[in-house]
Amino acid sequence: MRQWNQFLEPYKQAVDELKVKLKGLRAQYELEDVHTPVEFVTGRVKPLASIYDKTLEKGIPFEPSAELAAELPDIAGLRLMCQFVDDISTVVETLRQRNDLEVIEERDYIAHNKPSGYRSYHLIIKYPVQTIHGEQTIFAEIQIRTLAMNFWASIEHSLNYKYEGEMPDEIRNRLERAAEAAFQLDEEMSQIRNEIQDAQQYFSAFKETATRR
Ligand code: 0O2
Repeated sequence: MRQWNQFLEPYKQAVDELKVKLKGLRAQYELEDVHTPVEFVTGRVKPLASIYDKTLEKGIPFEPSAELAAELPDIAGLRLMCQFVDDISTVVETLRQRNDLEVIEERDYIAHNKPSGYRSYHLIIKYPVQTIHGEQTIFAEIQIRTLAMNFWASIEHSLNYKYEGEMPDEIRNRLERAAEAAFQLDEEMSQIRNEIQDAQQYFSAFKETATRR
């Protein structure tokens, strides 16, 4: 267990650091009084049980090793939620420009959703972590999605877990319809984006005046 803890420590550090940095993006946009493309940020280190499942799927040894690190680039995982679909490309571009990480792979499951109905934009990054033995570069996955995409993915993930991948057809069909509804919701919100942003700015200004009283 000690070996696993030592192996996973840099991933924990990376998740903690990246959460602070990505939440910082939101704070900076807010200070400039412009629409923030980042609604909220979450992060996690893949639980050992999930790492074990993935090693079985991929047919690789379940041991802390360079091979495991290369085969599972999402041991450190961050999720960035946006209000609008257009915000996703803004966030992706911002991340591509950063000097503290390197985007090495992009997977666009928005232009090409998965057969399940899953939509999200994935970046695999290289991120340097400072350890007591020097710098260690690790892989991390950043998933960027709208609130609607996130809602669908969370529900689907729980159902998949419940049915251990053997989901009844009826549930599967309903999830496909829900994925379509989530897509429509994103489309509708994009259409009235300006209206929504005006209302949100008005509301923020109102809250600020009210708290000053
Ligand atoms: P968890 O619990 O989120 O960690 P592979 O590279 O072959 O292992 P894949 O699917 O090609 O797997 O990699 P990709 O595209 O990077 O997707 C990996 C992660 O995306 C998953 O991690 C999920 O978080 C999410 N994801 C991908 N497809 C689906 C889907 O159909 N439904 C949901 N809800 N999430 C999905 P894990 O390790 O599977 O799970």
